[in-house]
Amino acid sequence: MTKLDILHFPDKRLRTKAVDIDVIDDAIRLLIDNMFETMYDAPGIGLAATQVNFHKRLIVIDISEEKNEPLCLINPVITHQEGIEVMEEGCLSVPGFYGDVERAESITVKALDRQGEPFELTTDDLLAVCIQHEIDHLNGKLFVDYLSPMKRNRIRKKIGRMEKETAEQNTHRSSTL
Ligand code: QAP
Ligand code: CO
Repeated sequence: MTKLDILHFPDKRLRTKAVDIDVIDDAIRLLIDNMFETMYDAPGIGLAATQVNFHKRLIVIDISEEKNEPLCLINPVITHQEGIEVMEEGCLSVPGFYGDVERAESITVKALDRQGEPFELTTDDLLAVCIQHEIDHLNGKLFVDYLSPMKRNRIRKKIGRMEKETAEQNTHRSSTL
């Protein structure tokens, strides 16, 4: 299995709208496995294909403590939502930053599983928030879009500086090998 590279805000590719998957074949199942590996390694509780620069409608989630409840949703669609809830969110594409986001409290989502079988799930709390966060990714939307422009800009600048430092460290390392 392979760990995939995760795109970081403000990378433009995170703004791509993903398209539906029409054939769920072994190549897609391999991508699903690699996305789970990437998410567990991070560690994170959710990852959308958009974040690993694959622009098809596919998300993986595991909110369990033991990391033994993998949930894969292909072509997910929210068919019902109810209530409002504010939760502090983070994102593997926005490392080190967190912010409060208002979303539906409970949702019903229909999707295909890794065998291509349709299923429906009604849920609330963290899982409902996580599914909404990941579906946002498939539409090119990030949790920082819900924050104030000032907070979003501050995050953009700090991540920019961090990535510049990492790039400089890598240059240094390759020249001193
Ligand atoms: C989305 O996020 C989510 O900043 C999944 O340094 C998060 O897995 C939905 C992570 C919260 C609902 C509530 C973030 C890991 C992981 C970081 C994640 C970091 C390391 C985020
Ligand atoms: Co995210």
